[in-house]
Amino acid sequence: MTNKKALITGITGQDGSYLAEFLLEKGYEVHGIKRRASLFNTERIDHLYQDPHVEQRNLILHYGDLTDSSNLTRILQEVQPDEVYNLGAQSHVAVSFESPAYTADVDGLGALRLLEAIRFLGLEKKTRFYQASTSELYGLVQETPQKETTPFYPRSPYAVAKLYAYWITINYREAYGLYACNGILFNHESPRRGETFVTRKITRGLCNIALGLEDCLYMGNMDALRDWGHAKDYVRMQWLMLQQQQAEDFVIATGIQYTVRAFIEMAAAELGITLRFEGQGLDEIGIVDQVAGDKAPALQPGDVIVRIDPRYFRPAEVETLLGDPSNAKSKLEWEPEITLVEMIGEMVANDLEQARRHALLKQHGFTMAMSHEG
Ligand code: NDP
Ligand code: GDR
Repeated sequence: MTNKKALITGITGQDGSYLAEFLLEKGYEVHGIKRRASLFNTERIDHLYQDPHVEQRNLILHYGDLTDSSNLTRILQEVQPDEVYNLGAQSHVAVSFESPAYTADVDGLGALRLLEAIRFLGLEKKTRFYQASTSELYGLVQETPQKETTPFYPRSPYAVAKLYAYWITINYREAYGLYACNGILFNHESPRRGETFVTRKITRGLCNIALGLEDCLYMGNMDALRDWGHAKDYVRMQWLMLQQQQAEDFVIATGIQYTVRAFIEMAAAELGITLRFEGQGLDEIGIVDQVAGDKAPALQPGDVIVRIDPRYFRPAEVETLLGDPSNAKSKLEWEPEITLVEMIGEMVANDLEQARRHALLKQHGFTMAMSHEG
């Protein structure tokens, strides 16, 4: 057990929620920054919630925003954290093409604001800093598999903003001696993944279709290749990176890649649905030609369930990503523990449960909004 304090930006997100759980189990006092929203936005951490009227709390939330320097400085001054995990971001690549300046502000300058607050408060020797860097930095890949030394070629406003954050983290390490490091994390997913990222969109969409709540899954580029791991494995690594003698940047990945299409097929297999994909490219249509298994109600052969929609193609695509995690394996003794098949099983089970609830509500006359965003 430890008496350390950690501050997490993005605590209400996928990784933030798993990291908060992980640190609380280790005995940390965990502080998190949440944004003010017009509705409750703490669903992923509600199970960790502690009544603010209780004296001895080990999870404390602060209102804040990565665009607000004075707010970040005040929170850092109040908390005096041993470790800062900068996970907050506008993290959707496609959305970054629509909101490039906002994405640059939050994802790029947000990191600078935190680093500068640490320096301004004289916390350089006390506070260790983790930056959530990304495989999107490799973009148009220059080498396969990608490792720590592979040159970057960002392909979206999101990736360009993250490139700034990557380098400013290294700059503060070199200029001011801060313990600051980048985790270059490849895609990682879970049942808590946002509904507009491709894996969750697929598991949720197929479960809804299986229960008759929707009749079609609209997809973008199904040929994209990704190296998918489980968020739970990856947050353990974020912590490990701040426990070393010296700050260093690491690639975190599984070293295995699949197409988006293969992911759809694996999720369909988990549900007991067999798909047939017809055509290539934009006019591609997937047709269910066989239904098997007892996990979900039968679909009618011939039901169209996967259809290409051009709106989900990006102005510039990252076609292939494959990480080489050997440095993390040898230096930090880190290995991913959850396989892709296990993760898909967990995601499908979760989304099937949610779909069943929605189906029950629908049966009793309540309407459910079925978003096709993402
Ligand atoms: P999510 O999108 O699930 O979570 C993002 C978090 O950032 C949410 O808590 C969100 O708050 C918060 N946030 C957004 N904008 C702001 C802002 N202006 N100020 C403060 N907080 C803000 O992302 P993940 O958990 O998946 O990812 C965590 C980090 O890791 C991100 O930085 C992402 O870019 C990076 N990353 C993720 C990878 C992945 O595969 N998941 C891979 C590599 C890097 P709210 O809940 O209110 O929206
Ligand atoms: P990515 O994740 O862009 O890699 O960024 P996402 O799941 O959004 O896309 C992965 C690939 O799937 C293709 N794709 C679709 N994507 C979405 N969202 N919706 C679709 O309908 C669809 N059809 C095909 C995409 O074009 C892409 O090639 C994620 C985020 O978590 C980032 O924050 C993080 O930095 C990187 O992973 C590593």
